[in-house]
This record gives sequence, structure tokens and C-alpha cells, in this order.
Amino acid sequence: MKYIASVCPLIMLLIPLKSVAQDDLISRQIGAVKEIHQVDQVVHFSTSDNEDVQISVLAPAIVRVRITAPDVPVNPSYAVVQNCLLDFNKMIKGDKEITLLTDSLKIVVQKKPLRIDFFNSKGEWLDGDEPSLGVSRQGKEITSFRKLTNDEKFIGLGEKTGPLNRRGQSYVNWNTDAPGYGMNADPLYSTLPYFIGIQSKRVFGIFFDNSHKSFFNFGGSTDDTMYFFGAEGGVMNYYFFGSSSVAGQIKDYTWLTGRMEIPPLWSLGYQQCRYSYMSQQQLLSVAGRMRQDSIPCDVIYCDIDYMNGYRVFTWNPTTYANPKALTDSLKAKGMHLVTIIDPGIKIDSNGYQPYITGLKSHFFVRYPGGKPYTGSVWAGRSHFPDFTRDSVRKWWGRNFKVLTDNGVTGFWNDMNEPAAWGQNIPLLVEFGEGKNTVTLKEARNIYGMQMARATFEGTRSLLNNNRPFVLTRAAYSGIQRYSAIWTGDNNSTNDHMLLAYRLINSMGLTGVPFDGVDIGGFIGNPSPELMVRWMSLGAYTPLFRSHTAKGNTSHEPWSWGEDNEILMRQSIQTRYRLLPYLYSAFFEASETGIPINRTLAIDYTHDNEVYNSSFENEFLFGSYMLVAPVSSSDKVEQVYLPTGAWYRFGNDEKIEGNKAIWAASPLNDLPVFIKASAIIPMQNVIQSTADKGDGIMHLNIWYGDISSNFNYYEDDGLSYQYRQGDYYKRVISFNPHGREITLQNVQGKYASRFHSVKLILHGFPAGSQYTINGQSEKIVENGLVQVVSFQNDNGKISVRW
Ligand code: MIG
Repeated sequence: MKYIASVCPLIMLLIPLKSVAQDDLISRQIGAVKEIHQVDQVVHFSTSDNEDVQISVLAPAIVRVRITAPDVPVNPSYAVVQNCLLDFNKMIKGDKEITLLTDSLKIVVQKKPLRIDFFNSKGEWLDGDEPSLGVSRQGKEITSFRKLTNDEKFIGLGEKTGPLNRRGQSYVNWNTDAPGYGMNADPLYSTLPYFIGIQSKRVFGIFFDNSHKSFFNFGGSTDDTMYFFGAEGGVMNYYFFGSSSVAGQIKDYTWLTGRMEIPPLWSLGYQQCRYSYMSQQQLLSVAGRMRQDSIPCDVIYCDIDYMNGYRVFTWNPTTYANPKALTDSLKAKGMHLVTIIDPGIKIDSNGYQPYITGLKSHFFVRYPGGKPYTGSVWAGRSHFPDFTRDSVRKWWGRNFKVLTDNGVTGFWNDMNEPAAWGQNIPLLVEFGEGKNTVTLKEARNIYGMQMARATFEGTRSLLNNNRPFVLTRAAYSGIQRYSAIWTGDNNSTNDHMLLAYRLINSMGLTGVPFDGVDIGGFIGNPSPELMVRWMSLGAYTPLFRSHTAKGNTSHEPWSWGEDNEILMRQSIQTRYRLLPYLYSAFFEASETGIPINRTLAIDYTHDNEVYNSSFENEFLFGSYMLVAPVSSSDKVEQVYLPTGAWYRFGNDEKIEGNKAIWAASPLNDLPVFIKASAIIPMQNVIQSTADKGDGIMHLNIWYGDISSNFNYYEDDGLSYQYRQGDYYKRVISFNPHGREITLQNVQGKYASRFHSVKLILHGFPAGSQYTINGQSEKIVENGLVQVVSFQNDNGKISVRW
């Protein structure tokens, strides 16, 4: 161009430079509304610059905005599971603006130029387009620029480093294999493009459903004048959420993108992994040592070395010669085996069926023209299944038979960003078929999710009526329907241990309640102190899995000296004592999407201390336990306790909240605090969830002056029979003013494994007399607690004092 211009100025004048520039180089902002029409329930605004701006309503507080060239068909979304639209209550056409109303939201569309603002039903402004930029295009890129207020904070976006409050930060979504990632590394492995904006009194949320490489900037480099998000391609397609609380936001977001099923109970036990247990003898000896040393454990893992030359869906014929015998003896110990699976399928036409059938059926992602893409991974040169296609997912799922027939019940999906050595898979590689063909640009961020989906759907049908456990590294919004997430290759450092809780708490905000990190760190060796501390935090992590890289010190609890083993055993025992509480929390997550690890921003949204960098890692574990992650070197630490009264877990010291306190944090006593009025069902220590225990529920209640309810849930922990009514549900209530604790009537057909209840009352008025269903009952005082026991009858049980 430059050459032509200098040689021949006349030609330059004739080339329509302006439009080239407009399309590719200089940005363009959406113009004025030209015309409004409605197609079914979708209101379309056509603009002077030929954009089609579509606004529709899915629920009173959930509105979709979609901006495209006219007649671009609506692609099915990988994330969204709801597609019924409602009518707006009303459309008011004014000279300058059009107003759309739902029961909870008012959407005002300014006509010249088109700009959209969202208000709640009280007419209070929530969020909206930045006036001068609005939605802008630059080439294929499309960006929504939005107003930023002085008091605004942002939380969410899933697996992202950096602070809880993302104000002033910017991020990219491009699923990436990030071994040993730094404290501020971005992007990591998954794409969860939902965030919540928090103003001094109000909240709103936005889910940007676009799988291209996307970016989010919360006022970083824009001098606090605006924030923006966008993508390199595709459609400006976002859902605006108007629920007025963070919990309501999460409920609505998970209504839209789905919720996780109740996981198998065993997957909530302690999980021991390493890269790799090299033989079934080695693996069994680790399992045996768990039992010998009385370390509760439910799960043990096979990393890639169990395979034959890293060929997926094979077993190594010498080191894992008899996998069925292996899982049988694990089963006898009450343990489950989880095996890793990578997406790459080794190019090997010598009888290796996954390769032969995959190639014959054209199941692999390909270059334009159809030649399968080849990349190198563990198995050497490999092809990669096209998980965007239903037929490929079904075929992938059937391949698990070689694992399920051998008693494997858990499936670990690694390398699904997808990763290949060198990381740079050509962007033109194709996925899908016919008119649904897309390139890596659009498929990368959903690839891992579709692999996890294929794994989940396939193994669920192979395991008949039993629930599979699936764990994935890469993900996209909606992944919770299929899988748990772990945060990849972290480092054995205190900083990483603390970062872990920001990642997990943030993924909880974006709909994924079941997450974990490699306890002890994947890369490097932790000090024994760090290992002990990390294990104590592990007990309060949804996925409790210890893992490390090849060549590192073993992470098994006995590898750290006898004293440290005692401490680690205690931490794991704490986890097992808490399982009735934790399982109920997972049930709640399956019903509402509310995560297990809850950043304090959920319940204490407008308390600024929650976002203070000294306290931002704190979280509630379930409804009632506040956990403060503390570095292994700090033996006393400042902990912020939000408003209300709290009790230190372990010694029941009562502390008034709404302030920071110095909390002792020795390695054997992680700072954990119980909210006053907490109801926490526990049990005796068991060695595995296959062990039914002594049949006594330890129902702990900490006195407080507000009423509370706990939804207790139980089922067989293994199967889908709960869908046939085989569950056991009961509301447990504490009412300090009426001086009553109630176990309401049981719902469901399942018989609880607890035949009796030991009610353990913390901080209750001394000298109280207790009655159970009107009969006076003897109380045993035990230090600070009072204990009363009774049969766990299904009818209503009332305890009064
Ligand atoms: O290139 O399977 O994040 O957990 O142990 C490394 C070997 C491949 C990366 C995973 C890690 C796993 C390892 N994998």
C-alpha cells in the first residue's frame, strides 16, 4: 500500500481507503436506532450502521443483549441451559429513548446513539453503556465499554490470579497450560466469563457468553473512567443479572448455566495422588499404609504412567497388569481409583483401536481440507478428538469401558486447554462439521469443557446408576454440570497456598462449587511446615487432593516425620468428622449453585474490610465456618471477623465480630471460627466413606441470639436413586427466643445411617433444664459444652430448655 501510494498517488485516491480503515483499523461505535421491531419475544433495534441489537428477557432479573450484523443465526451456547423467553411487561416508546420493563428491571435504550442502561425496579441505576464508546467494533473485535462509578468493585471471573476485588485489573480468557504459573499470571486454564459489580449499595452481574479469546478490563489503564469487556471475534452476547444480592446473582447465573449434580460422597473424602504411582504394587502399598497408619482416605490416583506408552484407554501390561485385581483390593479397603485421561490419541495404527476408529470416522480436529492436525504430547505424535461433535463425544465416552470394566469410578481430564508441546496449535485448525465448522479461535476455550462433558456423559452411562467423579483442568462456563476443577500446576510456596483460596473462592462465584488445588504444591518441594499447614487447609477445600510432580518428595502424610504425620492425620480426621455438614452443603450447591467455599463477599458484600488485602482470602466453608488461610510461617495472624458473634473452633472462645483480631495460628490449629447460631452436623472419624461409622450424629449447635435453619441432606452417596425419592432430608432449626431446637419431620424414603443423635450445645446458658418432646432429659456437662442424646426418629423432635 505504501509503495503504491508513493509511486501512484492517483490510484491511492481511487481506493476507498476510508472504508478499509473503518473495517479493520479504526474503531466504530454503534450508531442511532433506525427502526424497532419484535420477533417473537425478542425486541430488535436496527441501527444506522446496520447493527441488529436484540434484547430479550429470560427471567425477571435476567436480560440478554445480543449485537450482531442482521440475520446472524443464534448459535447454540455451550454454557446456557435455559432458552425460554418471557415477554417484557411493557415497552414505552419515547422520543429519545425506549424503556423496557420486567418485574425486576427497567432497561432504557437511548436512541441517538444507541446506548443501554439498566435500572432496578426502584428505578436505581445499576450499570450501562459508556456514553461515548458504547459497544465498539474494531475489525472483528467487539467490545462493550461501560460506565464505572467511584465506589464500584468487581468480583468473579473464575480462575484468575490477583485480588478478590478486580477493580484496576485486566484479564484475558484463552485456556492455557500454565505450569508453575506466577502470582499474577494470566490466562490460566479456564474461562468463566461472569463477574459481579458491587457499588456501595447495589450489585449487578454480567455473563459474556463468547468463546473467542476475550478480555476484561475493570478500570485498569482507563483512569477509573470506564470498564470494558470484549472478544476478538463472534458476537457481543451478554446476560445482564439484576438480582440485588451476590447470593441471588449466583443462583441466577447457575440457573442459566446449570448446576452440578450431587457428587459421589467418596469424592469428598481425602484423595491421594502423585505423578505417578509407577506400578499397581506401589499404589497398593500406599493404600495399605493409609489403613495401617489410620489415615482416612477414599481415593487414590493413577497419573499417566499407568498407560501403555501413554496411549489413552490402555493399561501398562507389565506395571498395571491386573487392574481389576487392583480396584478389587482397593474396594476392599474402601477406596476408589481415579485414572487420568489426556485428549491426545497416539498415532499408532498397530492395533490401537482409539486411533484406528477415530481416524476412520474422521473424529479428529483437522487442518482445512481434512488432514488431521498432529501435535506432540506425552504419547508422541497424536491427533485430538473433536469434542464439539456429538458423535465424537459418544465415541469418546464408550472408550471408557476399558476403565469402568476394571472398576475405575473417577476420571481425571488433563491437558485439555488443549495443550501440545510448544503450546501454539495453529489457529486455523478446524472443529465441528458442515455449517457448524469453527476454528481453534472459537473452539479453544470450550474444548476442555466438551472433553469433560464427553467423559461425564460416557462414564455415567457405563457406570449404570452410579455417579462418576470427573475432574478437569480446562473449562468454560457451565462446566459444573459435568466436572470438578483443579487449578493445575501450582508451586510449593506459601504464596501459592494463599492464592489457591482466591482462585477457589472466585470459581465458586462463577458457578463451580467443586474445586481444589494440588495440596503441598505440584512444582517444587514444600517445607514440612508448609505441607502441614496446607493439609490443614485442605480439610476446608471442596476437593481435598494432595498431588505433586515426578521427582518430588512424596506428599503422603508419613513422608514428613512422625510428629507431622500426627498433625496431618488430625486435619484429615477433621474433614471426615465434617462430612455430614459438607455433603449437605453440596446438596445445597446442587439446588441453588451457592458454593462450598464462600468468599466473605457473598454474605458481607458491602463490608469493605472483606476486600482488604489482609483478609481477602478468608471464606466461609458452608454457611457457618469461617476459615482464615494463614501462611505456614505466621503463628499468629490478623483475622477479620465480620459482624455478629463468633466462636473459635476447638476451644469455643467467643468473640464479637466487626473487627480484626489477632488469632493464634500454630500449625496444629488453623484459625477457624464458627458463626453464632451455627448448626453443624458431624460424625465420628471413619477411615473411608464406605465405612458407615457408629451411627451417631454429632449435632453441634453454637448459641447465638438469632434463629437459624440447616437443611440436612443424606442419601446413599453413590447412585442416582435419590432421584427416585431415596433421600433423607430434614430441616434442623435453632430458635433462641422460643428456646427450642427442632428436627423437623424427615422427607424422603432413605433411612439415615445415624440411628441416634448426640446434641452438642456450645455456649448455651449454664444450668438449663432440657426436655425432648416434652420429656425432661439429663444433660451431661462436658467442659463448656452440654450434651444430650436421643433416638433419631423420623418424626418431629423438639428439644427445649
Ligand atoms: O505435562 O500427567 O497438571 O497434574 O500430574 C504435565 C502429568 C502433564 C499436568 C497436570 C499434572 C499431571 C501431569 N500433567
